[in-house]
Amino acid sequence: MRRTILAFQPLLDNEMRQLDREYNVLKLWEANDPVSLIKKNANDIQAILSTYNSSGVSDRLISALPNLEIIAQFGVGYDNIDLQAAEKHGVAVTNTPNVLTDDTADVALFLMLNVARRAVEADMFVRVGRWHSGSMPLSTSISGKTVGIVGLGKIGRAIAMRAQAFNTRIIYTSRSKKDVPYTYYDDLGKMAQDCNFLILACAGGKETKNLITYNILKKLGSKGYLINISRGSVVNEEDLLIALRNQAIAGAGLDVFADEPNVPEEMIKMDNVVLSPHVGSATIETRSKMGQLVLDNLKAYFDGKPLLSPVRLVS
Ligand code: 8YV
Repeated sequence: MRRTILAFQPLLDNEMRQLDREYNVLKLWEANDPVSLIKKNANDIQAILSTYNSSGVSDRLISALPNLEIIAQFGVGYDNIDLQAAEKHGVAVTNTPNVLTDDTADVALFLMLNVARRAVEADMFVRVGRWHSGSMPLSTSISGKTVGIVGLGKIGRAIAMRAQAFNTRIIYTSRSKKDVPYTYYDDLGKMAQDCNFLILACAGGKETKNLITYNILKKLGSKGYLINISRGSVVNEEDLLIALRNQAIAGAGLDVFADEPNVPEEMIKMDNVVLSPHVGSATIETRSKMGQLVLDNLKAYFDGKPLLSPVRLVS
């Protein structure tokens, strides 16, 4: 008999077909009444396929599924999962690191280039015919600037590599100093002061919640740009709005927000921001690899083999 998996979101077609072949998939996104779907099948559910942009995997949900064994997250970040509860109930957790590193780093660079070189505005300038009546306002050089990266994990390093190719100097802050040729700061405020582009590439969750306050943005300064491809929770969005409104910073390139898909109305109207809808991993190639890694982790787990990308639980 096929095992039952509760899936929050569909995978791409090819991976979804595999999932459907191998499991009895409870498709939460198709359910008229998701709560009763879960209640009705609570005893059968052995696995959850979770994603960041859907409802979280809470202690309450984990506790309601007595035979749950594994949570396979479609994504590298897992701040939507209550890891403590997973550990308490002996539930394994996996994620999809590595396969999305390059695409996510690319988005950091495209936001940086877009906001500094006013690319969105330039496109509109041509489309609406304003070129006929004059030139666009000047933009800001990337070359020769300093890029400060918050979080030098795999994605942070991939961003550093790319940014270096644009002839920038890289500085970083991280939980610990790494063996890299970039200057390490143990003080985020000092780093913000010393960089032109502050790029957030750290994990979300309690540890980094509201790390970026008005005070930090003020240190980044009126010529500095904030780029966020990590989690909206890392930035105090109210503070960011004030900083953008007052031009305490020059601008921001944002792929993630505090309450997705809701973006503050005021931010949408600002011309010193470039916005994208959480697309770090959103390419056909990467989403397919993420789906395959989810499938491979589930298979490894149920075959009694080592997990390919386990998430280390709390203790
Ligand atoms: C999402 C992400 O998982 O990997 C992450 O942590 O935030 C993204 O890749 C993706 O948008 C699916 O929800």
